[in-house]
Amino acid sequence: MSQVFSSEDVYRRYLDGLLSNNRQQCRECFEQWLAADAELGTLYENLVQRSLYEVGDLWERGRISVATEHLATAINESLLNLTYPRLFAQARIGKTAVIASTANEYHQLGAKMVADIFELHGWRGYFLGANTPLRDLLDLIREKGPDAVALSLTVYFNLDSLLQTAVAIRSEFPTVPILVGGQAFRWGGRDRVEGLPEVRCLASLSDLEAWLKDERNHV
Ligand code: B12
Repeated sequence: MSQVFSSEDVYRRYLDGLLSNNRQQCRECFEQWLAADAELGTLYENLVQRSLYEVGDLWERGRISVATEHLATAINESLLNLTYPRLFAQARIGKTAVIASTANEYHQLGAKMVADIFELHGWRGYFLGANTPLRDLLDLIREKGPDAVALSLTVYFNLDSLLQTAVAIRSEFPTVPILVGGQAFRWGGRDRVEGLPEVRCLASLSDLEAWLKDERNHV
């Protein structure tokens, strides 16, 4: 008899696995959710993101060690790869995006999810990861000529670095859409990035999916 899927139960067991460094338990939960939920964005937000925000709170309150926080991040990062068969099953649409966390921004999981959402919609995503030096980012944009650039910001003190990056991209590439997002914008900064031409600040993966659908309709 098949069991009824309860996202809350699976989430609780997943978090328990993260906090007890039990990768196998996490993998089972991740696969269970993947099989039950058609929307990848929901899995990313309601399982992975939610668990890491909770891990971050526990770390901030001194309830778990840095080692457990690092392990939880590593487990989450590795399990994201289980979505690959679904990502690459989509037909390619001939568009490309460059996705990065800017200089001094060491958080990269949000940016990785953004890259996956591009792939899910048939784009080719060049994911550069954390702490990407501006000069190297510009070199890659020059080389790949992407149809969009997406930048992720987690800590608010990196806002100036992100703004500097967006200004540099805009001055060399006047028309490429620049999308920015990430939890840092909960502390403000949206108006500053959106003051730049053709720069959009998106609040979530759902907003990104809406933007991608819109783009497709404009082709
Ligand atoms: C893992 C982690 C780290 C790891 C990161 C490793 C890695 N491989 O990424 C390491 C150890 C490097 C780290 C370092 C630090 N961290 Co840290 N970290 C975390 C933790 C626990 C999880 C981060 C994460 O992956 N979250 C899950 C992802 C999926 O969420 P997300 O980034 O928000 O992304 C989602 C959305 O925002 C959106 N999104 C993101 N980008 C974009 C872009 C676009 C275009 C769109 C559309 C959407 C979008 O999509 C994602 C899915 O929904 C968080 C806790 C938390 N609240 O997140 C703390 C946290 C972010 N860290 C924090 C801090 C303070 C630091 C340090 C300053 C600690 C220190 N003293 O050194 C340094 C910062 C160094 C630096 N210069 O960047 C604080 C930030 C507090 C604040 N007010 O800003 C947090 C919140 C912990 C806490 N509760 O205090 N950290």
